[in-house]
Amino acid sequence: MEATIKRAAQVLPSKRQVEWNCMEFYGFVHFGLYTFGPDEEGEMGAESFNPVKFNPLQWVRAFKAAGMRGLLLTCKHHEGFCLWPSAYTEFSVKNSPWKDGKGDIVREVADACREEGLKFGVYLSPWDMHEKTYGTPDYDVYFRNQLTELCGNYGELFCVWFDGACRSKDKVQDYDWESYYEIIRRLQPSACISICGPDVRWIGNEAGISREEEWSVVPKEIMTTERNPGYWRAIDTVPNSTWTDIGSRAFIRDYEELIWYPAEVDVSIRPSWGYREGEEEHLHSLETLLHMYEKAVGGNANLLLNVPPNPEGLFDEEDVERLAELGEAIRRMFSKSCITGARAQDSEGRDAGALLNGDREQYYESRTEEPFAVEITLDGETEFNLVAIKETIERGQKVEAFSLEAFGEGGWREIYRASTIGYQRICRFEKVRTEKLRLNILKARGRVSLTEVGIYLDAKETALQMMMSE
Ligand code: FUL
Repeated sequence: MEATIKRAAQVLPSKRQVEWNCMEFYGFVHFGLYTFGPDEEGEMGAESFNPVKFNPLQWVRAFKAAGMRGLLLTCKHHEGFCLWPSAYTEFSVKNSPWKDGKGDIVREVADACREEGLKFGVYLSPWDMHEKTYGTPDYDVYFRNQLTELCGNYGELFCVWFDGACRSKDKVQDYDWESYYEIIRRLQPSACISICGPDVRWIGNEAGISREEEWSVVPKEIMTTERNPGYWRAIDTVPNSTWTDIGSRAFIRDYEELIWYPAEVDVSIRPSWGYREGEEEHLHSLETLLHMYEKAVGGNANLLLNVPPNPEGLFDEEDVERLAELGEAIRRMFSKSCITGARAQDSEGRDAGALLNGDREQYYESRTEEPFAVEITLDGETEFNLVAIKETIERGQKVEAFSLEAFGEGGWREIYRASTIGYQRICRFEKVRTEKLRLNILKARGRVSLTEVGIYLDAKETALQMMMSE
């Protein structure tokens, strides 16, 4: 095998990256001055901020109902307004009418997450339209001070999310990224630094679209470009997250240094990120959201779904209902497991039962680098239409091509074929009825380690039809 491919197979995730991947699905909350009116140029004042019914428990419960495992809050967005009483600016909740300037949105959201068992993360926009020092080295000091407040005062964070956006033309900030990372690593060692950071990369669009072939091992150049705000304006000239292929054999061949840099799909449930009246009529449909979920969480990426609170500080009822429907549909997808009493063996006759026990710590690993198959014998003839496969990413991402076959009267018949697996691949196909399923690993970057094969009968279509006819 070529040297580059051998090297790619040896690139492993950090513990924090594995933990992050296992979160799969979590929520984004865009809340700021722009919630209270259109604020494209960042001209609104702190006096506009007054969410009179603010109740983060409502947000957290709605996210939980959707099956999310965490919440990420825009503590400061591009307009520069801070949702916590920062000691380094007057432009914050402390000068708003909300709770007479004595409140702290970040604190209340962090507490609500903890109370309900969700992880909490902070978004801090590097681009700041309000702060006077922006564009000078003093801004680095300001930004580090704010990071220190957020990382030091609100308990454990699962992620710190930067944002690559920058539309300012006159002021250019040369961010001292390494000094930001140092603060996060010191105060929040288990938090992932996402977008413009070393741990998690942007999927490359904001429409909820995932790649068919998604690699977590990519050239280091992708990270360098991601730290260069506004880089997507130069999409054709420098390798970056928006490119269709950034991980295949053919692509990585030209690069020296490879890193583990998994993808996150970020998308809003509505057309805008922040609240805009009337957009409740344009929520993504349940079907679209489910599709995004299946393609992202089932396509080696995590899904970050944004829901904007209204000016009262609550999610609109329409969003709450859609989240509940989504959660119900996701739970239904995995509720009818077909593996009770099943057995698994590889093409050499070795036991592969570890794939069926649902325990991440136990896995099956192929003995050689050759293509191989695992045959699963079910407890009698069984009907199913969904298979979820997970590589043991702790041992790298290796699978480049695989297929699934079902055994029937005419012998083995292919029912699914795809390229990468990674953290997870959700395979959906026409319902089959069989006693035997075969997973063929057709091409891989070395020995393959798999931790799970789940087999399900998903009644999603039926459920959607029922909902529609109600
Ligand atoms: C973009 C920003 O400009 C949007 O407002 C939003 O925060 C999105 C998540 O990232 O780059």
